[in-house]
Amino acid sequence: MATETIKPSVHLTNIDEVEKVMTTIDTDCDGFINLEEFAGFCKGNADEQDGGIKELEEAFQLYDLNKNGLISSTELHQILTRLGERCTVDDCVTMIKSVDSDGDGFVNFEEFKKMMSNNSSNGDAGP
Ligand SMILES: [Ca+2]
Ligand SMILES: [Ca+2]
Repeated sequence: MATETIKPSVHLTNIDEVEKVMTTIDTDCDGFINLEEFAGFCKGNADEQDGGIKELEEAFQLYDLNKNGLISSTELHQILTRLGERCTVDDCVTMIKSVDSDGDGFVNFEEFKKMMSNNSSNGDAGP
């Protein structure tokens, strides 16, 4: 699990990128994408992104200001302040503690996922 890195999101902004994706889909390299190849590509994609994981990754990167793969209480505080939330660094420390399963005082991506699911659905998670 520790070997899993956060991949940078792919932006198809130029033709090179599009060609790269084309090559990925075009498994028999005939320069055309047939239905079979396209279906394979879609299937591969569906396997990869389970329920908006990409969006979460992007959000995580937004919070992780120094890009060390961990969100510290100061980073969380800075972002929340920017978002207009009124909270102190202490509040952020408490927030991090509530999801910090490995107890290092930082939020890694796994813990971030937990934090986000806590926020979006109601906090009461049954017995
Ligand atoms: Ca960080
Ligand atoms: Ca942690």
